Amino acid sequence: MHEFYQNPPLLGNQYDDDRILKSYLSYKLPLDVFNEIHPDLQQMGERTITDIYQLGLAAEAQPPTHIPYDAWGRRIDKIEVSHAWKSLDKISAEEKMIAIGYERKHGEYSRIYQFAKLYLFHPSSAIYTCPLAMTDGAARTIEMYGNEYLKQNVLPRLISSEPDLFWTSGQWMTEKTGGSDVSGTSTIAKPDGNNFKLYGDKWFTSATTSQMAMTLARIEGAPSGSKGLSLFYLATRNEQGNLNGIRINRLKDKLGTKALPTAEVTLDGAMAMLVGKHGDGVKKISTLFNITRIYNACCAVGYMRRAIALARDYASKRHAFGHYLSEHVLHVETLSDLQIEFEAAFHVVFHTIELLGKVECHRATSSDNAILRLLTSLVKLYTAKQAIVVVSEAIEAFGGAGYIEDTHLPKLLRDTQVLSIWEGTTNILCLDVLRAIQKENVAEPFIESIKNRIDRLHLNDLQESIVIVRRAYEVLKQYLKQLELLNEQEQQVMARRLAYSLIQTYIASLLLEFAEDSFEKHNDPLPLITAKRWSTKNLTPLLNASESYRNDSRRLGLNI
Ligand code: MFK
Repeated sequence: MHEFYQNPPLLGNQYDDDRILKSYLSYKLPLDVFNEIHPDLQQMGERTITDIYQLGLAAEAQPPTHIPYDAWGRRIDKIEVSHAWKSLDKISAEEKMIAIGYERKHGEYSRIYQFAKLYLFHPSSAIYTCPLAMTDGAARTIEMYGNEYLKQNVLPRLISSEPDLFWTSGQWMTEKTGGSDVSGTSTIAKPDGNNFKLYGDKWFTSATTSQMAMTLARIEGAPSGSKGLSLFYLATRNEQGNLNGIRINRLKDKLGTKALPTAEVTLDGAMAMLVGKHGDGVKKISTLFNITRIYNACCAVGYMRRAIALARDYASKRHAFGHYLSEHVLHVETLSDLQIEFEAAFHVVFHTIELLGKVECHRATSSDNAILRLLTSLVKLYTAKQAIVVVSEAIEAFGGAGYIEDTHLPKLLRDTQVLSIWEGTTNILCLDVLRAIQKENVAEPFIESIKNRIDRLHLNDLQESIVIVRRAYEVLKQYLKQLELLNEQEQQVMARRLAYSLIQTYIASLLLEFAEDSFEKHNDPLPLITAKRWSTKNLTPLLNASESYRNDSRRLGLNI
């Protein structure tokens, strides 16, 4: 009897197959820019299913190891990484994964090009995108606030396309006393000539093999709290190649991101250079983490796309109950829900990237700046959660196979789970949204841009959705107006709902705008479907919950 073997899911060229990416690029980019970058993205789309894909798997199969001592008992603290991980570093330089964003050859569109490449690269890269994110953030911080030494000697390495020159950077913010609450940082900086020596423990340092790090410390005598913290640059090794007053205590045993070396380190007199002024460290490092937060969101979208691509291909190969999965209506309905989540996330993330490019190239209005400030936190918090839901559902589409390691599907879910945790958890980011609204006057330009966008639309087919989004805008406006009247607890308890309401409504306006353009220019009906379906969602969930509702939440949440 003929034995049955299930055909596995296969990936095609990840650029050629990506309707959403290609339609977005041709919507946003001038034709000459699109034509110029298209071949490069196409070759990245091919590499992510061939050599880069294989390197990602190999790096995952050989996680880093920590070698504290040499054979003769000398402390060496070596972190050994796989050949594949090193190759991913080399490829990142050669492919200009950072350089594109800083050469700015395509002006304000350079970031869109760079992040499109990142989005393709990420799901195959064993999260080499983590060091890249921090490197990009460090480059931007030095570009904005670095002294001449850093601009001349360090920045060119971070943005280099020469593998021998290219450096990556760590971002050492987390200590035992405070992951989210960075104000508890206890690392001390003691003046030493023009520089400082750092003493303290860093509890999570990702990409610890990087050649440099940006970190926070309290200069001796500085006040407690976050206003007493300063930002420092340090090279992880000195000119002799020895660790710069750094001890590696151990590698972290993490749920996912297995190829990425993440360590606990002790700084014991690490030479470091002040970046910015005494006491403005949190503010300065926010430039760095605002970049890594956008990376986080872009990578979330990359994972959603990968999971859906696999599930969709599998649906055409798996036969059950007399039909292919692609012929079972409920299965197809589930896939289409995932696709809507992905498209929504894609559009808001690339819109954020577009704003980042405008700001960096001095093409942004004050309103663009305000919207970028708010969207950076919103896209990070929202897309991370969406990605976990989408990837989880997508691996379920494989039944038991989705739970088996050598299909490489479980890894997708493990790695996606980190996106809502690092770079600020969901609730921390919701509180940041609240802070930005209260202190930085960003809410009005944000919601008015929603209104302006939908006011410009005229397609008959979209009228019903436009009415819904206009109603959501009114709910937001009303809530924001009464925000000042609420006490701190009342504001905080609703912060996640507020964040979700803001971003879901913003997304609705982007999808409607894109749908109208696609229909009018290309007679494409698919974006209309996505936009209309998205607007039937509850865009502003329970923003006006009553006092008794909040009391009930307290009883339920704490099991009183
Ligand atoms: C695949 C992608 C890979 C990504 C790479 C991941 C690698 C993993 C590395 C890490 O995980 S590093 C750890 C990441 N840790 C965090 O993200 C910390 C989370 N905590 C926060 O975000 C807190 O909100 C924060 C520490 C920023 C604020 O804490 P505080 O002590 O309450 O400070 P405060 O007084 O609120 O803010 C200080 C200043 O910074 C204020 O300005 P002013 O001095 O003018 O008042 C804030 O407005 C400003 N600020 C804070 N967040 C900002 C910001 N400015 C701009 N943008 C922001 N997001």
